Amino acid sequence: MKIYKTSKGILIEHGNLFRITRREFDDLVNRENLFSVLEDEFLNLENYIDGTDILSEEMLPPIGSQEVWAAGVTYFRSKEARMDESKETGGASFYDKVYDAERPELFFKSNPQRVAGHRSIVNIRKDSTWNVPEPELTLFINSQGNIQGYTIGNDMSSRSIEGENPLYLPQAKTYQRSAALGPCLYVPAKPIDPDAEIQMEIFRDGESVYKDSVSINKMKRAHTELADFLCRATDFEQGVYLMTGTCLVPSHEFTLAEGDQVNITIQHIGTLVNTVGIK
Ligand code: DO4
Ligand code: MG
Repeated sequence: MKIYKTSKGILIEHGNLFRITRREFDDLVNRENLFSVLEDEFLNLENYIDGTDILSEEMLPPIGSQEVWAAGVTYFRSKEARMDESKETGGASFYDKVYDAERPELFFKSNPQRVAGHRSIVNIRKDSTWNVPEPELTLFINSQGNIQGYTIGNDMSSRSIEGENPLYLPQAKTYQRSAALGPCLYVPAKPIDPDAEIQMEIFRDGESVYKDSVSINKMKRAHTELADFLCRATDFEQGVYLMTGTCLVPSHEFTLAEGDQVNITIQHIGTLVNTVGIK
């Protein structure tokens, strides 16, 4: 099942049929056995509506009052890229260590107000010279600490600021519209297929300038392991989103430019499309 937040209300999609609910997002999603709860909610709603029509209008990120957190260096490719960008400044060994450590790297990414949705703007920073999108499977974890759903996340990142000094991570990662989520919250009956593919394509002036894909089964850590660490000593009253790290890193010469379009597709969830702006 899928939940979309739109300017016309919250849409629930079940087997290509759509119904609209008047419930608040937090109240709808922060549940145990969310799949069954949604099925009941869907059956109790009255009319079917033309979902495709509403989805072609303004879409909001599928978020209520949840914070967005992120995991880092969960794939070998991310470890390599980070070690490379920080080798001049001596930060490289931190990435090597965290990849193998028991405790994962987890960091605060965004409050809900700063998150961009599908077909909206994500920013690069004016004071950064090297910028990339990071396409990440994103977990929805309820207030009990249990994974209930998934969305697509874009962890926009400044490689020049992070590479200068690992202590600059919050500035490389957290600023206005540095996180995108969408297009929907995907709630399957069972955990997402471990072979699901993440694909990212970047367009500049209509031409494809980057395209690659990877399967989420290449991740070093289990989703439940990341969720457990995140919820160990912190309460999330309405649940929380957790980006699970990137495996797709464009080559060294690549940096985003204003006007680029970033398309991220994750099998079973959909495609998140954003245009790059500058802040
Ligand atoms: O260590 C810095 C951030 C890592 C990250 O965002 C990722 O691996 O996706
Ligand atoms: Mg990331």
